[in-house]
Amino acid sequence: SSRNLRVLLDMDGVLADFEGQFLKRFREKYPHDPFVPLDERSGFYVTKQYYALGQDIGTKAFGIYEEKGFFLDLQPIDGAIEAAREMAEMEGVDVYICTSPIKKYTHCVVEKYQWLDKHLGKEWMERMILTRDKTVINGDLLIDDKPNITGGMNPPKWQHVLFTSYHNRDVVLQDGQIRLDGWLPHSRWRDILEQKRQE
Ligand code: T3P
Repeated sequence: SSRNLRVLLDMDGVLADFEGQFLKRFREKYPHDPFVPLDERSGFYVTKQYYALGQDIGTKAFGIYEEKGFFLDLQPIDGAIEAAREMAEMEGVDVYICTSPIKKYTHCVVEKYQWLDKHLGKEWMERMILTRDKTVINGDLLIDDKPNITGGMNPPKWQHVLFTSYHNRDVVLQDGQIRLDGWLPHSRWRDILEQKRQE
């Protein structure tokens, strides 16, 4: 078709390693407390699983990602930066970053911008969409690790590409969802985009 394909890229769990950073910081700060190893993660919200270990553990978990520097220091997911760059350079493809800030926004909001600037550069500020409701954003594909994305627009315009993360490995795909098992090899995400373009 003649118009560009709009791809929305989620940040945490897709470009930035929220899970790895969370576990690292939790263990550094609370070395004597129980924790959830990455291969035992289940459910999107890390805090929910920590609350199951005890109220105090849950509260400590919450504090980890509300701290200054947490979102800025996230490591890029393997291949993510290269994939984002390559995708943005593709003919007929428009790339946007579509990310939800945590409710305690103080550090998170500005650090999400700083992270994007640090890893992808100033031009990418133009692509940034911050919203707590991704269903109202117009796009052809949303690449996101959260299994069940709901909001005011039902159904959303985009097709959900579920990006594999520790917490969603065993999740059964819903109608219309497709799975992307990481950014490598690049042929995988390129195939998904090409397929969508041909619809
Ligand atoms: P994103 O939309 O970039 O994936 O919930 C607000 C953000 O924090 C959202 O970012 C998801 C991320 N997040 C997790 O990935 N896991 C969690 O357990 C929590 C609480 C938030």
